[in-house]
Amino acid sequence: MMATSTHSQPITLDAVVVGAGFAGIYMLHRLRKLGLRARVLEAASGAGGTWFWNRYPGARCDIESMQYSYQFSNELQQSWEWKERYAAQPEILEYANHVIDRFELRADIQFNTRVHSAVFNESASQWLVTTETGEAFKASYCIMATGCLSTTNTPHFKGHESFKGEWYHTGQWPPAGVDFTGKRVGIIGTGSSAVQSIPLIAEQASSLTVFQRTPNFSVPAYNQSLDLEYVKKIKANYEAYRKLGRSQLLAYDFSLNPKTTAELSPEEFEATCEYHWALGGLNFYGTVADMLISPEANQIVGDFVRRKIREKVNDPAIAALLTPKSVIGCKRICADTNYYETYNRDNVNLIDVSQSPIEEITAAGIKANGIEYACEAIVLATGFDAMTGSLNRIDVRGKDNRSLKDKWSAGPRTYLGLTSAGFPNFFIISGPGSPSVLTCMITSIEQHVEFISDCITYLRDRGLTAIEATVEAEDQWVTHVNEVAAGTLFNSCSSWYLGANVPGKPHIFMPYVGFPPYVQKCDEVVASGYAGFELRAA
Ligand code: NA7
Repeated sequence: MMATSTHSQPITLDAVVVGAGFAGIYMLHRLRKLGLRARVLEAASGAGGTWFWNRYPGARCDIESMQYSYQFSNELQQSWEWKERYAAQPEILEYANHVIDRFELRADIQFNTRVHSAVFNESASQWLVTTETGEAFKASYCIMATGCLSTTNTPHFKGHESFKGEWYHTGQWPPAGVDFTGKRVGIIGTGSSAVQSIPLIAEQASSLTVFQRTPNFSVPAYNQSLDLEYVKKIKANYEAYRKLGRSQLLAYDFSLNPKTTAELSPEEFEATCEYHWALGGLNFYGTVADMLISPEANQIVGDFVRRKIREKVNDPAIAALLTPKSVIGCKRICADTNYYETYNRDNVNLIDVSQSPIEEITAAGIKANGIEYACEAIVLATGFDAMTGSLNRIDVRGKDNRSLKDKWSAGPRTYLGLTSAGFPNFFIISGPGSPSVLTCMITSIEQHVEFISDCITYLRDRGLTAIEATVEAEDQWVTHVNEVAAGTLFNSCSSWYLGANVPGKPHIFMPYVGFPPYVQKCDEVVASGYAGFELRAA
């Protein structure tokens, strides 16, 4: 049985890990292998992180299942059998739990435990982590595996408390599911969560009214059952396939046309668009090499999708509303099953709230553009306070009692997206300033977990008790992350990558563009004996 503590009687560990998603699960496995006493603290009643909470209808990963999985154990990747090209949320959750049980990790994961604060004691070189119920843990290392898309963005709408019907947020969906049969449903938002759930809610509800502020680009996923021969072929050479994935910019294998716009005739350009469209899903990022660099290339690719939308949607006025004017790929492209086609149904209504925001929520529905739309249920598909939201909810205090939230008030500052100056022995898995959300998350997570466990081994082998990023290294890294992003079109729209979806959040491009150069930089840092860090003995 797991030992419990109180604030006055903290439990002493080597490492505390916050969060039992894919990052926390693998981190615990590695810490155990080092022989360390570690515990994972998780707010939810089960493991899986983002995949625990996002149970909305149609929730599915947009990276193929043969790649969206751990690669640290060949036995694991050989034995697990995915059912579909893109795994649905229940299957991903089942996989997370399988990994926990396979590696006997459950005994060190404490569920229903929300962390309130993490405070560094400099003289003891130790973190004191306390929970909302007053439990406390002392540990040399504090590792945040709190996830990038885990704190929901719930906009405040005037009058929301007066609504008499049911409310749901896609990112906090009830585990028992929701039956919309015969109900008039309103959904706010048209990002990936909405694009996946709208076709299924529309099939159940008596009517579905979609409130759209900004249309998104979506490409067909072409999901299907996995072909056994295809799986066999990958498994016969899984390591090579994984290596290929890691060598790509987004840390997964997709079909990339190496040619740029200047090297393609108009006919060839059209052919590469059709080819990548037919491949399905995020392969569409590979249409042309300069799609996210050259505005001309982006315009051509975007126009191709705009044409496809017009072909799919019967009513030209609805098609026009659904057609994004923005840069394609600036916000993550959605991968759908029947999204645009759903607007041809008689029971689906699209309301444009781009010119004037939703006015209020009334007792009976949603009021926009002076009209009240009756709803018995409202779905908020309004996204997340991404990348920094969950970290900022915890009162993290480093040297001199300095708060991480205060330090990051003008935007997150990290060295390598892994550490922050002034916060010794504090690690963030897939933090801002690392490739994280632009990549196959599990691959990025594994790279970070291995960096952290190797770093802890290095310190212990040398009798060192603390590692801390220097301010100079951090400043240079933040500048570098921004310079790399500035060479792309990622800054040209109001995306959650920039923090632009949450009112008052500083607008800073948070992820690092490019997995291979990032890994190379991390490897160089390690090879040089942790350049950019200060290492200290007791
Ligand atoms: P997203 O992509 O952030 O989408 C949220 C949607 O909600 C988006 O269409 C927003 O419009 C809309 N939104 C947010 N606030 C409002 C208000 N106040 N009024 C109207 N509409 C609003 O979140 P998702 O959960 O769909 O996807 C997140 C990631 O998960 C996705 O990128 C994939 O990586 C998986 P906006 O565009 O801000 O005008």
